[in-house]
Amino acid sequence: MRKTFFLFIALLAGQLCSAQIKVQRLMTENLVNPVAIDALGPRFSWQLDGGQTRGVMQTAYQIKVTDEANHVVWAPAKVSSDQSMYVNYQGSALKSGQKYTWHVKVWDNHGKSAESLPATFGMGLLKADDWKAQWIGPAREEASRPSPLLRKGFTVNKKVKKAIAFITAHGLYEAHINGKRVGEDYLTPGYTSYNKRIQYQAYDVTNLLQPGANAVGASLGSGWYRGVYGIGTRHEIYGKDISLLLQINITYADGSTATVATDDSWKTSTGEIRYAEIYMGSTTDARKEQKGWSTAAFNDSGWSKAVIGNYPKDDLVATVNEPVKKHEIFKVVKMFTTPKGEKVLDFGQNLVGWVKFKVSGKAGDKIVISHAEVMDKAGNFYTDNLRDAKAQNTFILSGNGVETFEPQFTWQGFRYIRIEGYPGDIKPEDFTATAVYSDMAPTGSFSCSNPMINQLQHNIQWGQKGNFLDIPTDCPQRDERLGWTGDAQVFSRTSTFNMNTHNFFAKWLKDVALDQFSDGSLPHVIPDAFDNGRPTGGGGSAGWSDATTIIPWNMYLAYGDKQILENQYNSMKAWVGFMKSRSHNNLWNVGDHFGDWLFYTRNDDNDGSAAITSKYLIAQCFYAHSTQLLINAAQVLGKTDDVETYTKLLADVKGAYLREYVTPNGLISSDTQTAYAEALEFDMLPENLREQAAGRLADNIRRYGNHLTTGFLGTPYLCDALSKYGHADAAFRLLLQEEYPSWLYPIKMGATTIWERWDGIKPDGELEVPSMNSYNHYAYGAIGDWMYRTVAGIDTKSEQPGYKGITIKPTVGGNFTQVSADYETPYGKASSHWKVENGNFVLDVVIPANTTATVYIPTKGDSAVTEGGKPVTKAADQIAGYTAVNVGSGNYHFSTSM
Ligand code: RAM
Repeated sequence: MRKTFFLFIALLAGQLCSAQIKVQRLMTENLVNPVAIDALGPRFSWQLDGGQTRGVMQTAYQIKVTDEANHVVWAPAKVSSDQSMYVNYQGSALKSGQKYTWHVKVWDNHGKSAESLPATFGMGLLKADDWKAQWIGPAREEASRPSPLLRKGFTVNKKVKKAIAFITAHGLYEAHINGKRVGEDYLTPGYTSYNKRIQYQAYDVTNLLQPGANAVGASLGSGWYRGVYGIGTRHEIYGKDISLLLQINITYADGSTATVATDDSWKTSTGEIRYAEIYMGSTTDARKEQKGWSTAAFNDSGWSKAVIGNYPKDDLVATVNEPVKKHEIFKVVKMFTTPKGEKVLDFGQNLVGWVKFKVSGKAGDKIVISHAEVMDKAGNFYTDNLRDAKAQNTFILSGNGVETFEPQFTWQGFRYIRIEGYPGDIKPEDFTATAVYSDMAPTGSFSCSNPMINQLQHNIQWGQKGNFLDIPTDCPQRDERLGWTGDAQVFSRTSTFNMNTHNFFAKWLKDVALDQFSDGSLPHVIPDAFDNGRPTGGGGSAGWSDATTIIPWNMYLAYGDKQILENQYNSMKAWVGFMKSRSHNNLWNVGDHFGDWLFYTRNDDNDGSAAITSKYLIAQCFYAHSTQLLINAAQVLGKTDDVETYTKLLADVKGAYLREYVTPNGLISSDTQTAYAEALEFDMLPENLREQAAGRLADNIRRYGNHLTTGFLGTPYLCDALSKYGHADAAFRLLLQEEYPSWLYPIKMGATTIWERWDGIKPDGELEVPSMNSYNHYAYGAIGDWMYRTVAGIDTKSEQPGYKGITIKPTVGGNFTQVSADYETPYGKASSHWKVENGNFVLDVVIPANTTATVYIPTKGDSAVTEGGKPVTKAADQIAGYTAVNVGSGNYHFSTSM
């Protein structure tokens, strides 16, 4: 009796609980409680959690924003709307350096309401005048360029209510207050087109200040600004001198304010960092450490006066993207000696960051740490593929007991290190490797019954972690590490599934627009580290410059953020304008193009296995694709004239393509996988030629023994084109192919990241040419998009972007018995978990609150489908091979016989 009673109470409690809704994950400009933004009309977003209740939709919301004095600055009336993303602030003008608090109350369609906890956002320094700080740097630098230190003592004689430090640098900085590091960000201020704009960071340093004497200091590194960087290892791309701009705005409890800012009263010297370069590595000499240099007690009388730099402040902008932070820490998995006698540690994962270690020895003992991604065929430490990047960190001991070393203002891409000059026995437990990358929230996971595919997913994610370091880079280890536009565009959609790359790309796209040439062409790398303008850097390569259109559109689909399209619209249009201006009779067949970069070739290509796709044919496809995306953007933004103009242009571009490259029967003049995949994905062919093109593509793959032959521009589209046109079986065969070339071949060879080339390590163990052979290049990881969107089947409806409308449409194949994908959409978690079990297909789905979804359950003939054991109501839009069901938010359990 008692037991039953408790069970009853428990059930009731469960029901009461499930009847509640919650409103959570409040974001301002897509950031959680940002310390400083400079958007004058920031956008607020939140998530609803409907608990166990199904079909929860927001029906209304009400926002309230208050300032530091608790005065209401915006409290509009309740709005009847299901909008929970990007609600624009429209209150009274937000003030420089002020902190604001906001709440939201929401109502749902079940008559429930919920109020959020408070969220905050701070405003940055909105005008150049708000910077009281002056740019300062060292008076003179030694030729070897040790890292300058800059410091100043100051007094705090009242109770501090709030202190915000605004900091940036020409070069890189690391700031300290009273001996403690300010924030946990690395490689700040990050990389933007420095000749046009520089981001500053803001930190709440209230707790770092102390009553009485205080000190603030910063060390500087050369970084992207003036270091050795860019192809041909250029240097001083943006300037010769490095400098610091730092300002602490203090508000005391009594309401008075004070500012501590860089000026010529600051002192400068150098310390233990004797040298630091992105590509080259660093030298730290612990004997030169200036102990306590950023504490108040330090005596700086021997230091020189800092020098004021006459640089602008009107190009300073608040940080949009998540800063670079430390993430996973790896222990040594193996220590070994190579045939050459090198002492090597293996961290088990190709990663990007650096190694930290403990050691004790004599003053002047010198340890050199070198970095490598692979061992060569003979098992020796291999660094040839780093080209001119030395990637070496040198540490000189002070001799004072146990010392800990960690490099600064540099990073390396590596799995192995070689240790030279280590005093005594190397103890692996004294070494760790730290992965460092932009601090984007993880969003997705994909796993299935095939362990090799799970390793592929792991490698895709690590390719992303290694190359999303403030900018999207091609590779993280050699003398390159540049924002290659083509690589970024092919991987952009996949990247959204693994991490929240919304602000990461929003920030980078601003530099795309800023560095775009006046004729609309785009430099090959952004920021334009090649030349800051033409002609040596060049640009305008098909599939690379299309980053201008493809990435904004992908971000719009993934995040539903119209502002990205608004901000990028002129840049998109300019790029299409460039292609048009270079075309004759609507055919764009001039210019230099990378083409289907690194497509499959063999040295002994006697049977013509190399599948060469005409560069101009590819260019024409991208011309059409970018024009289509421009039309899409114009439609979203209501630019009807442009929709009309570019729709006409698109028809002409496709017409020219058909005339030039396609026979009346549909044979494409480059009879390659890339040509057919692009033709299908970009809708280059009339309806009546599409099926046969897909057939030709599938045949082509079969002819190559179920191998792909594609490079950077064909690979991302291959499996999608196949599965879309009824050849999912061929797509799965490609995915599961283990022989070279394939996605799984590198995995068989022990890869822990995606390689730049299909054959980075040849079947006989030989390594590809050192001149271009990175083992951490995300481009081919673009298959991740197909795995999430087609195999697991989680996608946004394009007419309801940002997963406001969701599609769950799994594709069964590849002998997988189970696939599970979870994806953190802007509205909350969506899941598709399917398994094939005892002749049944079972699909567990999660749909977040305030969204709706169509779930497609794969069915044979008219097999019955149940949900939670009950027959389902079919949606009107049935498609062959699937039963469609429309659902609201909630958890669903579908089942059907196979
Ligand atoms: C290589 C880069 C990059 C590619 C260009 C064309 O140097 O690594 O991946 O986009 O070439």
